[in-house]
Amino acid sequence: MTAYIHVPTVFLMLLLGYGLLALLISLSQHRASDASDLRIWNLGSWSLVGSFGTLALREVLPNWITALGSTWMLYLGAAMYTQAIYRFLFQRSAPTWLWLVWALGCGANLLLLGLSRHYRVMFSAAVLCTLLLPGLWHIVRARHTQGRPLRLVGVTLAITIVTLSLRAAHAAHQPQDYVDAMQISLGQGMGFLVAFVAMLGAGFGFVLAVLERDAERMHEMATHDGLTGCINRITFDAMLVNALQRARRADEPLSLVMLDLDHFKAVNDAWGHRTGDEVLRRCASTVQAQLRASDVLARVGGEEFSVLLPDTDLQGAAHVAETVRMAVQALAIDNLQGGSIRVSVSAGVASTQGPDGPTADQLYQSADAALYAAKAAGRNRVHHASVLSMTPA
Ligand code: GH3
Ligand code: MG
Ligand code: MG
Repeated sequence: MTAYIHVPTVFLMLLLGYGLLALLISLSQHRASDASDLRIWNLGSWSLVGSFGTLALREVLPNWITALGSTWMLYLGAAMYTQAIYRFLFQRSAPTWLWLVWALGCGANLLLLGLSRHYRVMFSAAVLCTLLLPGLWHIVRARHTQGRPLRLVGVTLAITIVTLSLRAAHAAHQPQDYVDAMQISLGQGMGFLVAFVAMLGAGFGFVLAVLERDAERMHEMATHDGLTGCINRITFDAMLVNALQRARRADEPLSLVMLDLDHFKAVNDAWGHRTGDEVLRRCASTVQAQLRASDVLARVGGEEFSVLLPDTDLQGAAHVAETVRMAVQALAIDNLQGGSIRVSVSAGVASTQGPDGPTADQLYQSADAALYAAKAAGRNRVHHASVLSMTPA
């Protein structure tokens, strides 16, 4: 086994691999809103490149510079990886003791400089494990809420920590295997090999985890309204078309409710737009609370919302709309002056049933006309159109 692992070759691959990984992340035009975790991870990778680069220059640099520089940067890389995992999972920094361990580890390595190399191998394994363990621990704890790439990071970290521990035990028993960094021995070979695996698994795993998270965020932003969290108009329109087709095929009823807050401009004028925004948020959550899980609420305009009610006939939809109207009317939103803001909503309901139902546009127009009728009749009320069961001419 020992003879098959050519340490200088593995080392060269390691240096090139980390170098390329760090370079690629640095060059990528990643503009996510919060990519500080990726930046920190990349700094960690550069730190490891620095560590291995220093080791590669050991023929030209003084011995103590190689020994200290490579170890310190190795510690720094591990600490940064843990820091990046904290940022990714909790959007906050790692605890201060992590950096204390890093500083103490660096200081202790200075004192250990005169000792035989295998002592330093054992000590640095202990420091590296201490620096990496918190990241692994939190990934394990968050395994159910995180995607597969981060789990891969966890598995790779676990392999790294186990190998580092075995290597330290091996160094205690076979000091002659650890005389030189480039020595062709099982201990050195395993050390570099695991660092290579860590680069592939943890390095790329973390980058993928960040990209996956940002893709999810972008999808959320593209399909949802940022203020209320409701789905947006484009997504709602697509869902309505789908739901109409499904209802027609299954010969089930389907209803659409259009909601428009009454005199909302007056709320803004009286309390300001910020308060107006808060009122919109509260109204949206109040409406949502009255709906079933299969119903879909969307914000389709400034203070306009639409509700899609699958498998619900006109009577059922009018009942839901009335419940929503009463819930909004009962809503009291605190203002800064200690009073409360009251709002009301008007609703227009349209329904369809049968194989020759209306198109989405026709259903919309029908609900919209009912909404205008509710406004014209004095607001804070529900109006409904007749059931659309035939394709209108
Ligand atoms: P009506 O009863 O006839 O519906 O009267 P209205 O005042 O609600 O209707 P109008 O269409 O005249 O005004 C809508 C108001 O909604 C005006 C606009 O400032 C406000 N609005 C639209 N979008 C937002 C938003 O995102 N935040 C806030 N605060 N206000 C908004
Ligand atoms: Mg309006
Ligand atoms: Mg309005």
